Amino acid sequence: MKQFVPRADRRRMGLYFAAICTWLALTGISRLPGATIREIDENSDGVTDQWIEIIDSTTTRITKDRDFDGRPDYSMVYDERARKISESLDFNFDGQMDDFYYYVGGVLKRREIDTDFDGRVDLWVSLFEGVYLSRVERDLDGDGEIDFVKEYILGSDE
Ligand SMILES: [Ca+2]
Ligand SMILES: [Ca+2]
Ligand SMILES: [Ca+2]
Ligand SMILES: [Ca+2]
Repeated sequence: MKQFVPRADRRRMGLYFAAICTWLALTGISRLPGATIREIDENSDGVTDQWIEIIDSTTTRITKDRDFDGRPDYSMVYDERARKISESLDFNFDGQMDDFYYYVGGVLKRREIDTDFDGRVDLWVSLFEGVYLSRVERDLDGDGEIDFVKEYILGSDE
């Protein structure tokens, strides 16, 4: 299984996220559904590499092209209280998202990963309180069907 996103990278994303939220609060831009309210060219190469879109009255999406190859490789959806709803990541930068995070009330509940980058999720991880494993499911032969399930009981490593 591939590694988690490096800590420093996630911290940087967090700082970036905080800056965007501040910017949105300061500008008080009207929330038109489906509108792209800002495009950013972070590396000043003339090509947009960050987008902020209004999905509906309570949700906003930030999309980034972190390696500046013209293909988005990170996106985050968050609610009106700036709590994360979901994140998608193209870990190997092949143009296809392969790592998905789902949050409830801003707390990580589930992670779905395409570990072999074939375009299909093959690892599902459910979490308790955002950090404790509660269930792991795997599709070991890539046929789309789950063939391994492991349940975890809190406080036990069985
Ligand atoms: Ca750019
Ligand atoms: Ca990219
Ligand atoms: Ca990928
Ligand atoms: Ca896969």
